[in-house]
Amino acid sequence: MSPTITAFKQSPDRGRGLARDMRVRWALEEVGQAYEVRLVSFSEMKEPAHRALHPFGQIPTYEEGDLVLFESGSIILHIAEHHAGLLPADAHARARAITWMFAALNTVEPPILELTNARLLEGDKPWSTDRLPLVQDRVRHRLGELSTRLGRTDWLDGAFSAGDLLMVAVLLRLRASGILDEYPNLSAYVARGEARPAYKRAFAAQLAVFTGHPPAG
Ligand code: GTB
Repeated sequence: MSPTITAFKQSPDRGRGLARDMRVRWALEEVGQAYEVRLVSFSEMKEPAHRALHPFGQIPTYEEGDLVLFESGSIILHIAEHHAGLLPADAHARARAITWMFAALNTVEPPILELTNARLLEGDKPWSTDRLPLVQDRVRHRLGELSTRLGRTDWLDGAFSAGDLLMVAVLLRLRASGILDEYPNLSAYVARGEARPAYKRAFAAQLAVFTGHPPAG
């Protein structure tokens, strides 16, 4: 039976692939697992039926038989553990790939989210112009470290893994800021992720929700 995920009925990013259903779709495409999507409105997300799946009233969720999951990282780890293609077989390499999943979510994503909030939610506050450079520099600090570690390699630790999938998904949210362009190896890393056929299929599927046109092919 195919799992069902939830996604925005009206994506605020107009199908740019920035909402977190995108990373789950990408993981499912990488492993070749077909899936269903249930679209939910902002008000439906806060209703008891959806909160039974997601205590915080958000997307994405993941339902597979009796199993219900929320949190994109946990969903992707579940997918990666039950299908080949997103985690290496070697125990140590697998543990390192999972470490990169946590690094993407716990170490790199928070300052990026802070920047998004500073721009979108706090941009009109009188203190915003003083604070924004501080928030931007925290992002640059993390990206500098990540850039140094990635160096000239294609992926973070050997072959593409769920760690790269999450890291690319997290970095993509920075593109509009221009900050990613300051780190050419990270820009190229993100572009490698976006060039993957599984990414393209996932992107087309989430865009189709916004445009109302089914993806070509
Ligand atoms: N930690 C959770 C996870 O990783 O799954 C976070 C889930 C989350 O933040 N979900 C957001 C949500 O449901 C959608 S992805 N928000 C509605 C709410 O909280 O009421 C965040 C998001 C939203 C919009 C854009 N955008 O328009 O660009 C990008 C990302």
